Amino acid sequence: NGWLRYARLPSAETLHSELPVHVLVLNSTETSPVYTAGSEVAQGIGSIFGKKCSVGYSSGYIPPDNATVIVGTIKQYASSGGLINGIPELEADGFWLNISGSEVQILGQNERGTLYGAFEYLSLLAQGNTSQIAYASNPDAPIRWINQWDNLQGGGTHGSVERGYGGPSIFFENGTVKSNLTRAAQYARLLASIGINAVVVNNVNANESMLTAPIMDGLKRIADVFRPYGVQLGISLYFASPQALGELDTFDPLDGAVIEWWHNRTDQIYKRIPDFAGYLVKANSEGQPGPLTYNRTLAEGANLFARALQPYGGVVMFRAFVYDSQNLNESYWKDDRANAAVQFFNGLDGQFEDNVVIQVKYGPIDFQVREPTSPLFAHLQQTSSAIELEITQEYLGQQCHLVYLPPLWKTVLDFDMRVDSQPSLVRGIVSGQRFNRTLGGYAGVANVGTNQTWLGSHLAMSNLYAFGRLAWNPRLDPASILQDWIRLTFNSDPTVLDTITSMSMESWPTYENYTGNLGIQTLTDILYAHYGPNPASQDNNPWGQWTRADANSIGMDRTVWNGTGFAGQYPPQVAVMYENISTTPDDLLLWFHHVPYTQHLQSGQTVIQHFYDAHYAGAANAQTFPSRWATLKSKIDDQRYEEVLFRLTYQAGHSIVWRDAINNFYFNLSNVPDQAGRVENH
Ligand code: GCW
Repeated sequence: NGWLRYARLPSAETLHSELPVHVLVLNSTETSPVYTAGSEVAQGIGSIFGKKCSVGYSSGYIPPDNATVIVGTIKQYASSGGLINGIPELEADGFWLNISGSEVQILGQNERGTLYGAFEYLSLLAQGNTSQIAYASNPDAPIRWINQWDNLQGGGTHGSVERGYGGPSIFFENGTVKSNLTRAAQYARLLASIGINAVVVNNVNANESMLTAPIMDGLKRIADVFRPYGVQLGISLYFASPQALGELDTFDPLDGAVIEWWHNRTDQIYKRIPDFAGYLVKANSEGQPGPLTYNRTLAEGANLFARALQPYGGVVMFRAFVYDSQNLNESYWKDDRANAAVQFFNGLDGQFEDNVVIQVKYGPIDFQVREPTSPLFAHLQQTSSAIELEITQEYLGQQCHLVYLPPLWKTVLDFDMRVDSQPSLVRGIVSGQRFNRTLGGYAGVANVGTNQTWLGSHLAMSNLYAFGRLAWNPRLDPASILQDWIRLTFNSDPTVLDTITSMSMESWPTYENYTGNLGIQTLTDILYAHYGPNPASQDNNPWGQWTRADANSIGMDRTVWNGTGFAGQYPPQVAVMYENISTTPDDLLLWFHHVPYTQHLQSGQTVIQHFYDAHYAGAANAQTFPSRWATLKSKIDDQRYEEVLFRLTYQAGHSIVWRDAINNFYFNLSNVPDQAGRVENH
């Protein structure tokens, strides 16, 4: 159940008199999120407090009972005679929560909003908070989607999950949709509790058979188990599907037969799933076909799907992760994969249909331990955009290392692009506010699997939880989100709270310290696993993830005056900061500049000495994690205590492997001794 444990509170009995005894649900249709909201509230109160709460349904009359929770939409409430004076205007998916002792109103702008309000109420109760409050809550952005990279097969009888570390797919087996979708429903419940409104269930490296009748029938079954939780279903498309299925001899997006084919398939999906969310498209990237195959623009490709979806209100999430790995060659100083997205989308702003959202990874390369914000966010002003964040820890320890990601995500969400020299925070751009867009938001690559913990590790679930909370409100503080998660997942014991908070908040800087510093990227094995140290693989690879390290110097020169020109893709005030070494922050120095190992940082340290010191500091801190965790023995259940301890002990050891591999590599390459005399002794 993740954070939805609803564990009995120690003080449960003393609070009974302040609690409702009845839940009145204003919609009695079992598949409706309002119905779900009512059942959750009654079940939650029973479980947290051991107090029975009866549930009744009414669509016409609200009896003047005391001690009742009223659960419904604003509209249902008003038409049942409820007074809505004083309730602020809500936005789509928003809710009004009014807790006045044992009398509670949970009213959504729509059915889904009501369910969100119910989960918020339960989150307060489960954390022991029974205070009287009344407030409205609205999401910051309409798109709050999860992407799963699940394959139809490949994981034994189950589908495999690309970059998934929590077991095989909960959706697919033997090349088709699973017959038992219990886990899919539980997943939808978890996601609804953090405000997620859609899930794309299959890998962006998609398969054309998603659009065959048996699979579309299976997708209908997934949509049916999602629906009571207000979660819509979306799918990833294989661009060349009409041809790959042998139905047409082309997939040219401007060909009349191709257009008709996609309209037809889209109609078939909506016949089965009337509330289908839309398509996610990875095109012309890493060997995937796309519009460029026919010399058509990315906009022409995206619009093909957008027009087919328009009659139904569906959305196309079109990925900006477009680059050509065949054409990257490190022997050219100016070759740079980081330039690709802005170059490929150049001139297309304004050419996309209104129901297209460009889905942009947070950085210009690929989910590294630190990247500058993707400059593409500044270029899409007449086009909606969404930020793609990776919850699955591909380059960040694959759930075997504790890395709490929101502090990393916040560096991007709070980054000010200074478009037209005006405040232009990324979170304001993706929410649609900065450029007055009606769509936009958040896509989180989660990749949960059949493992009992969902993500393969108990502590990794804080990232999934926080993703939803931040997509709803990106102004929230990562530490306070984390503490809600700790109280819900474990308990409110101060040692539990302090220990998990401090370890988690230190975890990203710690991981950065022992993997790759100063913006050099995660120095991992780039060729296949993306796991463990392998700095040598970071050069001469076709993926364009390069460090250009040699005997004397290191870093990518991305300046306009002498390098790849990437710094110039930002609006002028930001470009000028990155163009100059003296104004580039230390933590991105090697992303933007190629410098001698002996270059002094703003901190006063040299680059190479910083490498040595940071790797020692990071590994030393990771080695404190097991003993800090050990203070929680008997304060949480044994099973989770032991399972987390096992992972943290592994991490402590692996951090030493990382430290020594990286330090020895750069010592051997540069021959610059470590001032503290540690490295050459190995
Ligand atoms: O980071 C790379 C991953 C691939 C992934 C790709 C993408 C789904 O290593 O596994 O493919 O990005 O985001 O499309």
